Amino acid sequence: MIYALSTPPGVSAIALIRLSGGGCIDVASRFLEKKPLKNNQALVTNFVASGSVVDRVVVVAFFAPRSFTGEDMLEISCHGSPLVISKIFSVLDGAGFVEALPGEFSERAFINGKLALNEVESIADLIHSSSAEEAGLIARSFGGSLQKSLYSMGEQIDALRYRIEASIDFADEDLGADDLLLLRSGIESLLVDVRAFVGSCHVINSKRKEKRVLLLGPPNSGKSSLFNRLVGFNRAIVSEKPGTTRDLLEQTALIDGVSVEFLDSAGIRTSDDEIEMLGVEMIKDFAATADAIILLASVENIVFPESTLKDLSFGGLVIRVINKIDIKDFGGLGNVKHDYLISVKSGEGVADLIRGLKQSLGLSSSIDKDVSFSIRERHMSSLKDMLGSLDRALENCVEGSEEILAENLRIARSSLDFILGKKYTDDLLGDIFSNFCVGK
Ligand SMILES: Nc1nc2c(ncn2[C@@H]2O[C@H](COP(=O)(O)OP(=O)(O)OP(=O)(O)O)[C@@H](O)[C@H]2O)c(=O)[nH]1
Ligand SMILES: [Mg+2]
Repeated sequence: MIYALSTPPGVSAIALIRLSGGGCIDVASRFLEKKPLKNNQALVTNFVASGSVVDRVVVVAFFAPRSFTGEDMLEISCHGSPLVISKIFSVLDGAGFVEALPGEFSERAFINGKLALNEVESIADLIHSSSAEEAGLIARSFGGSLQKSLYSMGEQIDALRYRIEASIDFADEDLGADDLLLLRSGIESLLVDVRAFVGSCHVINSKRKEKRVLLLGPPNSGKSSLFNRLVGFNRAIVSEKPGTTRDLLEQTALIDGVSVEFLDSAGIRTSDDEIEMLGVEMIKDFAATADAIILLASVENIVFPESTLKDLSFGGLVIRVINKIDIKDFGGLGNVKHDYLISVKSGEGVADLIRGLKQSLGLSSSIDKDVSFSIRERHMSSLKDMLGSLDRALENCVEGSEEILAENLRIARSSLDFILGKKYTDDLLGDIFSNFCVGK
């Protein structure tokens, strides 16, 4: 029996703890005032340990095999207090549960035949998708049409194999010219289907990383104010006191449906404050991983820290922005080179800056308009292998032995089975599931 927190750790309104394994509902029910008896139905009850109530929870039981993993499962929604969660965990530990490994629920779902391997991979891709468009594409292909297309290819290959293998097994049933013609047109029509399918697939780039944008500039120039504006909530403390931000703050936000990671940093200046200087040092490490730096200066004192920028030896995009243009009585812009004039306070120019950022970082979605499915590189490579084997099988209809033709069809089927997970290596499973979240 396994358990895991399926919601992110930390303080939250509600936290979801998931359990799976034969008998887990009975065992966990020892700590519930009311026992869940019906499948897939929410029950409000107290979670009680050593005679005292730990929390009032909502539980939903999924009895085997009607659950995600195919085993008995219980979902406990408790209040998102780390103390409550750790108390429930220690109760579960004492009752014979062990903490699940990353992806263990999905791995069990796959092993128990509830999901094909590529479906499990799609769930992970949905969780980690970096754009609204990609997420929509994956969600749309769940379970339905994607699997249907793959299974239909499998059935077509099997029917062809059946025909040729029967003729090999029964020597007196040699394939006649008509049979060969039928086989040939069957392979041709399968090739048309597979090619059309391949053409309607978007391959997820697993190596693609979110773009990172680092905000740099003198103290008080409004970096944290702009950062909050970009990420859409008050993530960073803003104050008129220079040197407010000391740590480096990271926050991912969606810019037109594409996720971008923004980093707010300590103001750049030479300081004898040791803590502030540590923040500045940290910037150097992060600058190396950034795709763009927004250099921010205030109209009150238009200074871009060019020498620091040089020290960072940053090779990416640098956007020079002058902030606080709502302040009217500043001494003029002089001839300082800049890309944008903004006021975070009034909002003026901020939309232009975001538009420019989007364009220079190439943040548009990479998904073609006519694609219907989202798949991984390993699926595409198996589909290409399958096309190769089918092409060879087609040639074998003209020349070559029936055995070689049958072998090529068998290899085509193997490539498809590799996508579905009917054939796999332990390394492949390890690779796939170790990249999952805990609790999924
Ligand atoms: N008038 C005006 N004030 C602004 C604007 N943007 C930020 N401020 C103010 O400038 C002060 C400094 O803002 P922060 O966002 O904390 O600046 P920072 O660059 O993060 O400062 P440090 O973290 O100390 O380096 C705060 O009082 C903000 O309210 C603006 O567009 N106009
Ligand atoms: Mg700040």
